[in-house]
Amino acid sequence: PDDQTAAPLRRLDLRESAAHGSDLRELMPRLGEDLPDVRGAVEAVIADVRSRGHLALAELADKFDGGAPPHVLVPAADREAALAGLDPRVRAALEESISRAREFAAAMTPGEASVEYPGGARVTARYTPVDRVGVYVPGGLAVYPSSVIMNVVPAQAAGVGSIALATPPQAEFGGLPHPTILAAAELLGVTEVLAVGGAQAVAALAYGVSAHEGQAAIAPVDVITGPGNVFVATAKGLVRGVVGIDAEAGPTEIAIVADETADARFVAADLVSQAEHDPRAGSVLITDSLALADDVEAALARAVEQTRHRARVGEALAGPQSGIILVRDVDHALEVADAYAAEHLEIHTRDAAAVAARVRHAGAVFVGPFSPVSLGDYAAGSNHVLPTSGTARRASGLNVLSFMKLVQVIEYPEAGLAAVAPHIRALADAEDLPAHGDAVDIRFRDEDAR
Ligand code: HSO
Ligand code: ZN
Repeated sequence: PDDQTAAPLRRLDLRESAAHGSDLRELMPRLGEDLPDVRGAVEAVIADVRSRGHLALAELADKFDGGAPPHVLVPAADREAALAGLDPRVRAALEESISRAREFAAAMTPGEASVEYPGGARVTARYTPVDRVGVYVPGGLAVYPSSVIMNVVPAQAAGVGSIALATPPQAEFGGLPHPTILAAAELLGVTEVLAVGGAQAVAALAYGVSAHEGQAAIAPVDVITGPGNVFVATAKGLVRGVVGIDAEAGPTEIAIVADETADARFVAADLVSQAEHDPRAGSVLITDSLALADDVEAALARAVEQTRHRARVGEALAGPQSGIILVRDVDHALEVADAYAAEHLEIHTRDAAAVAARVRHAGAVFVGPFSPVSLGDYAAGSNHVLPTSGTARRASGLNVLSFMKLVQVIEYPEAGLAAVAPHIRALADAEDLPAHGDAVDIRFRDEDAR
């Protein structure tokens, strides 16, 4: 405690540890995720929007956003003006980010899979997009146009025909959403931007809202994605089932697997970069090199001192969700990395590509010293909406498939059905569902026997 700045990260020494599997997972540095319980308040908001529609939206905007917007559906002129006013440097960056993300999303779009069976039979898996998607974009302190791209691009690449973007009206912009958000939407070709925030936005997207006194109707969506505060997250949880929703994103996290060949300054800079998001962000170094651990610590002390958001960063690095994990070797490092299942995992080792190829659980893997997480946050082509809090064990980051589902197509001609008919009869009898068997048999019975 007397040396807080020089040694901000706690150390977890696993070099002698025999922990594997779930025991190892238990040891990982993580925050206990306890969202405050706002369920009652959010249920009331959802019920209000469902019963009173635009009237409720206007009242809730007065209460929570410092005023109701003149138009919930942002007029085209306001979107165009926001894009015209966008800093050209930011515009060029957004355009590059969009074009890389589109290229990757297009390449990821799945084709058909099909199998043939005897008698000319065929079963095909055909992917089809959902009809309509709602993307939520938070307002307030953190304005992330990059997240607009990350949510909209895969939906568009999936072929979703209708996308609504909901984001809070801001009193300081005359009830319009933040101009950078409007500009990003305009660049992406999203024409339905709704100045609605919070749980009421989720309710409006999930259930739809009828037109009322000059305010346009909002059609219900099939899927809602996008980050948000505890009210938004709780609302998404409550409407799940009515609509599909993406995974709830916890505080961001980065884990770095590094050996003695790593550049401690790069490692420190990347640990700081994600800690900048949130005092609850997690920054974890996994290394078999004591010398590197010491060097990273020294580099961190300098980096934290110099960085703009040093208070937030310092708090994140000092928290129980951050630390240096000492391991025996690179194999052990990989076992620990899989147990941690990081949202972002960087590999700074000899043969980084070979090491990265062995990772099984991570939202995204960043390979080698020139693939930092910031690259993926803004312009790599990959998506930055990724599973947090260890859910990378079973979940994927946002991608085209998040907006598609599979239609199975069954095409059996007569000979194909005949070949399998006795088995259908047998299983129908075994399940005491004889009409199932009859539906097959009738197709092969003589005309006279009918
Ligand atoms: N690292 C964040 C995404 C982000 N970073 C947005 C900058 N802007 C979660 O993956
Ligand atoms: Zn980030």
